[in-house]
This record gives sequence, C-alpha cells and structure tokens, in this order.
Amino acid sequence: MVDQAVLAAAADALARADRVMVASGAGISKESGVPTFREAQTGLWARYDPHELATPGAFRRDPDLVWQWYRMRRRLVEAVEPNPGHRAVAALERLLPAVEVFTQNVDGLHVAAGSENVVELHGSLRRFKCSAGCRGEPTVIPFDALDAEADHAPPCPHCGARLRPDVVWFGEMLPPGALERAYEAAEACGAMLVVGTSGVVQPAASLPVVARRAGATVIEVNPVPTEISDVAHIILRGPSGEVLPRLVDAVRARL
Ligand code: BV8
Repeated sequence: MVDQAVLAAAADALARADRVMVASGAGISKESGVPTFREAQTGLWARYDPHELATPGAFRRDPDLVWQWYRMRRRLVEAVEPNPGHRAVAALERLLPAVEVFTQNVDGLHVAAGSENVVELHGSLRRFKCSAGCRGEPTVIPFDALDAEADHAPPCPHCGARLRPDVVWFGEMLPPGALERAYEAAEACGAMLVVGTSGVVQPAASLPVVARRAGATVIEVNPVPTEISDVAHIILRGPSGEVLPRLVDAVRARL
C-alpha cells in the first residue's frame, strides 16, 4: 500500500507543475486484461518472442504469422475496457492546465478512456498501413477498406503490397515528430508521471532521464523496481489501477 505522505508529495508536485507529462507502458493496461510485453504470450503464442515477431524481418519472412499475431492482439484489446488507471490519467488532463500523455502502448486504451492529448510513440494496432508506403509514410488504410479478420495480410488497395499494422517495430524509427514532441515535453514539464513501464525499450526509456536532467519531478508508478526507479524522485510502489485514482483525488484536493 502506498504511504500517504509519499502520495501527498507526488500530488504536490503534479498540482504545482505548469506542465505535466505522463509516460506510460504496458503495465497501465495490465488491469484491463492486456498482457504486458514481457509476460509469457497467451496460449498458442507462448512460443513466440515479441522481440522476434515485432520486426520488419519477421514480417518479410512470414507476413501471415505476424499478421495473425497482431490480429489476435487487436481482438484482445477490442474486447477489453480502459481500467481506473487509464481513467485517472484522463481525469488528470481535465483537472490540470497542461497534461500530455506519451504512451508506448499500441492498444488505444488511453484515448478510449477519454484522454485527448495522446501521442502514440509506437503507433497503434488499430491502424493499418501499406508496407510499401506507396502514398507516403504512413499510407494509412481506413479500417473499413480492408478485411482485418483475414488470415493473410491483405493487399494495399492502391498498390497491392501487403498491409501491416501501423506500429513501430524494433529497428524502425518512431513516427515523424513523435519523438521530438516527447523530448520537448520532457525538457519543459514540471513533473513527469511514469506509469507501468520497465524502462528497457529505447528511445522511450530515455525520457525520464531527460525530464529529471531538465529539472522535472519524476514520479514512478509500478508494483516493482525498474530501470526507471533510480531516476525517479518519488516512487508509488503499487498497481496503477489502484494508485492513480488515489493520486488524482489527492491532486483534486489541492486545487
Ligand atoms: C529505434 C510496438 C533506431 C510494436 C514496440 C541497445 C540500446 C539502445 C537501444 C537499442 C539497443 N538494441 C536495440 C535497440 C533499439 C531498440 C530497443 O530499445 N531494444 C530494446 C529491446 C533494448 N529500439 C528500437 O528498435 C526502436 N527504434 O531505436 O530506432 C533506429 C536508428 C536508425 C535507423 C533505424 C532505427 C523502436 C522500439 C519500438 C518497438 N515497438 N511496440 C508492438 O507492440 O508489437 S516496443 C514494446 O515493448 C512496447 O511498445 C514497449 O515499448 C515495450 C514494452 O515495454 P513496457 O511497455 O515497459 O512493458 P514491459 O512488459 O516491459 O513492462 C511492463 C511494466 O509494467 C513492468 O515494469 C511491470 O512491473 C509493470 N506493471 C505490471 N502490472 C502493473 C504494472 N505497472 C502498473 N500497474 C500494474 N498493474
């Protein structure tokens, strides 16, 4: 259980910050029933390592396997709801003057919970694009223009190349502008709330370091120690679905 004094310190930091940056990872979606990236994949997928499948090479070698893996993950996220942690982040955005959410997650649950200023650093598995970028990068294809339930990666309606999820694979650059916006926010924010990330994947994992170096108060919400813990000024050691609603209540009491 998070100590009340530690929660109060975090709420003070958020309430006095002129800009707040929320940086989230897979852990914030865990209580919605979405497995985190490092947990064993469910059932059939247990034998595949996400670091192997979430790569351009895997898609080149076996596009249908990668397409079906993302189809399984999309079906899973479409069947779940945002949890109190996502909803607390959305409430924070309504309470404070400037809150921006930078998520590594591709599940769309922050937006589903009502957050409006969301940057999806690693894209979204609810969007599809032409793997050849035939009309520029990304050539996003409207969901209703494709057979998302197909067993095979469908053809691009413009050029015939295979479609793929509009996510950032290992070895790929982040969406144009997303990383620049994230670094700008990390440099400028008065407080950064880091929620549910192991802090392993770069360049997202560097953002808390940038924020701390720039003078922000860094707050971590995670049940266990991570690569971020040494960078955080304040550590709220617990599940985000429980901690974040209490934190938002404490912020609300300070306004
Ligand atoms: C790039 C989309 C450059 C796809 C993802 C060595 C050093 C530095 C970098 C590298 C390196 N070797 C390789 C690299 C680059 C690589 C990288 O960082 N690799 C890692 C493995 C070392 N990075 C890249 O490739 C990036 N691109 O660098 O381009 C470049 C330069 C030139 C030319 C071309 C390119 C692109 C990285 C993006 C990859 N795509 N996702 C998809 O989803 O399928 S990454 C994916 O994994 C997620 O998006 C996320 O980023 C990451 C998972 O991390 P987390 O979200 O933190 O989740 P995790 O499971 O690890 O942890 C969950 C946490 O939640 C835990 O701490 C747990 O305790 C906590 N938790 C659990 N329950 C709860 C909870 N917290 C709160 N409440 C709870 N209830």
